[in-house]
Amino acid sequence: MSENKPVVGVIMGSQSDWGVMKETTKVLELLEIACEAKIISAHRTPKRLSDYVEGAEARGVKIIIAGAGGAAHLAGVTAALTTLPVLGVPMESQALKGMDSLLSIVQMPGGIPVGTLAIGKAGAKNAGLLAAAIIALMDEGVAERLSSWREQQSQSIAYEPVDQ
Ligand code: RP5
Repeated sequence: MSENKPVVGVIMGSQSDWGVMKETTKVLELLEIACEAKIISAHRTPKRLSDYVEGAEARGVKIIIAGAGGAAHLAGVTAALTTLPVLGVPMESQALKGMDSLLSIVQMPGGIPVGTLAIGKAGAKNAGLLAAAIIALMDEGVAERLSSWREQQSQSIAYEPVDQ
């Protein structure tokens, strides 16, 4: 994922989440923010989760982004294990179109915050951008790259509509 020490840890509940969570790592890589991606399930690999969080803190990871679907407890349990900022991305589940994932991630008890993004690819992309905005507070290079990314996005939007 990156040769440098990861600043952002991107974790997901299943291999099946990777197609969506790639949107997060794509944007982080574009902004030259070192990141790593791991499959960790709050339910299926609970020990891997606690080991990962402990290790990530020790290695200097600053933000953890967790994507999961269904009974999506990954972000919440991660947040319970660390005071690092945790961002949660709800997967669009087949059964309930991601409403289950969204509510599982967003409805945290007071005291353990998770910053919840939108369901699916938009949320995954925005999780990367939000992590970049947090890191930009302490890193001028990231701040400049994020500003120019936003400027390019604005430039790419046509002013006049065309028939398609
Ligand atoms: C969650 O269950 C994962 O995050 C995934 O979104 C969902 C389905 O997982 P698989 O059955 O595809 O492994 O834990």
